[in-house]
Amino acid sequence: IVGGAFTSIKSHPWVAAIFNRRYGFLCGGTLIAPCWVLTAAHCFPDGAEANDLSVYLGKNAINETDADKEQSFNVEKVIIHTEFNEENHNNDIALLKIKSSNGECAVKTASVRTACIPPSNRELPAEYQCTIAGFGKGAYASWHYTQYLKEGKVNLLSRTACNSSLHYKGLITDKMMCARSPDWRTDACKGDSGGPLVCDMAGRMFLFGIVSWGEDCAKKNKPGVYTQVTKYNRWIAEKTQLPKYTEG
Ligand code: 4AZ
Repeated sequence: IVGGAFTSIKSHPWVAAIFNRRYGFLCGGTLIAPCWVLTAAHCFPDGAEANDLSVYLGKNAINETDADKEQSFNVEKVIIHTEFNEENHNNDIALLKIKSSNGECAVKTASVRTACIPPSNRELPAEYQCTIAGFGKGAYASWHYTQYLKEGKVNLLSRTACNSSLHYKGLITDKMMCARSPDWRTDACKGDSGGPLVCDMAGRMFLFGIVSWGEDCAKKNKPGVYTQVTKYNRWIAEKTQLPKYTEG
């Protein structure tokens, strides 16, 4: 996260940290059900072998162990959207089925809980303020990920505006959404990918976006681009066999 502020995992208890056992920290993710983490497809450019991955929940820092709060998992299954397009990032969504060495899924604590998936037809108005969180870089050219979890406030930008010549000139598909801070100082960045953009609706945090791409980070007129989760309610329900939340 560029800009924003350091925070505690207790304020974002659905944030998952995804590691490659050989290469280290890979991406963020969001716990959407005790056994399921939603993330971005582009986190797994080589298709991803489940055995190479590990997932942590309840983690405040990527290079420190917080044994009494964190929960660690193996990955039982990696489900990458079959229509993920590496060129334009369309369908940048993937699911990880997690299982601890004891064969358990996530246990709800003060540091670990699920985020809600919004109903499939729910759209929020432009300028609605939402929150992003992750361990990604504090600046595009930075050498390191941020050691501690950060959060940032961003406002939604309409797809029409985001597709205008001022911003991404038609690169935003109907399955993407854009958000930026009005001063362009807060944004997701490398390493935040796969992590959450959550929005408060009536006191509950709903996962509306998955950090996907953007030109640079916190660059003027270049919003962060997110996979629009509400376009995938059916896909998520089908892959996880969890009930699909619809709203009349
Ligand atoms: C990346 O490279 C990346 N500013 C993620 C998010 C953004 C840019 C780049 C959005 O993973």
